[in-house]
Amino acid sequence: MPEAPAHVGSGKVRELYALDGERLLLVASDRISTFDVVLPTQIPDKGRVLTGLSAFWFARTRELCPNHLLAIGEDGRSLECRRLEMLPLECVVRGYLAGSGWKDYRRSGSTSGRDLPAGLVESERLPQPIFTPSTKALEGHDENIDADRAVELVGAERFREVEDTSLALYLFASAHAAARGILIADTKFEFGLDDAGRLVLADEAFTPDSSRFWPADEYTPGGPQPSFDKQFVRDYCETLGWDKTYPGPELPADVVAGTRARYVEAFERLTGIAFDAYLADPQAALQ
Ligand code: PZK
Repeated sequence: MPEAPAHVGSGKVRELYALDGERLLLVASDRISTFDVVLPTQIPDKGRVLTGLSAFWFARTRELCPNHLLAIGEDGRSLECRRLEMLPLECVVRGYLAGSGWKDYRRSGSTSGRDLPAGLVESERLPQPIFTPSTKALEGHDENIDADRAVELVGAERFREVEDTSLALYLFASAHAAARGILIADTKFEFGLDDAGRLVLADEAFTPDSSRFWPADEYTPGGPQPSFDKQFVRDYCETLGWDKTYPGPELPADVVAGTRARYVEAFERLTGIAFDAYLADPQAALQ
C-alpha cells in the first residue's frame, strides 16, 4: 500500500499534500471565510467550483505563462501540481480601487508606491491596471510593498517578468469575464520557478477566493460593491450583530443554498460549461 500523502501546508480553506518529490496535491475544501473568519457551515461544492475555475484558467492562459497544473482529481476538488521553488511575493493586479488598495489611496494617494490620479472614488476603475505586490505577513494580512522592496526580494529582471506576466494574465481574464457580466476588480497570483529557472504560475488562478468578482450589472462606483459569491453570507452576518471574531455563526439553509447557487453561476458564466457536466467528469468537461 502506498503511504498517505504527507500534509505540507494549509490555507484558510485549502490543504496541500506532497505526492512525491516532484508533485503536490492542492485540495479545495467547501469551507468559506467571511470577514477573515472561517465559518462552521460549509457550502456544498464550493471546493469543486474553485478547482474547476482554476483548471479552466490554467488551460486558457498556458500561452501567456506556463503553470503548475498536471491533472485534475477525479473528485473535481483537487489539482495535481508540479512542485516549484516559490517566489516570496504575492503578485496582485488591481483594475479597480478596492480593499487595501482603496485604503492606501485614501490615506496617501498611492498604493504600493504607485501614484494614482487625484479624486478617485471607492471601487472606481483605474485608468489602467496596476501591479501592487505584497508579501505574506507572518500574522494577519499581507503587506503591500513598493517596487524597490519587491526587487530586493526577487531581483530586477524577475520583478519585470512577474509584473509583465501578471498584467497580461489580468488583461486576458478580465476581458473574458467582463464579456460575461463579471468584473474582476483585483486578483492575486503566486509564481514559482521550475528546475530550469523558468517562471511558472502556481497556486490558484482567478477564483473568487483569490480575486474580487463583482456583478457588472450592479457596478456603481463611489462605495463598496456587492461580492458576486459571498454577499448573501455577509448580509446575513451583518443582521446578527456578530463581532467578526472566532467563532463565526452557523449559516441557515437558505443562505447556504443561495451562496452555492452564486458559486455555480460564476463557474458557468465564466467557463461556459454546465456545472453538472463538470461534476460528472471534470477532465472531460474542461477539454
Ligand atoms: C506552495 N503554497 C501555498 C496554497 C496551502 C498552501 N506548485 C507549488 N510548489 C511548491 N509549493 C507550492 C506550490 C503551489 N501552489 C503553495 N505553499 C507552497 C498554499 C494552497 C494551500 F495549504
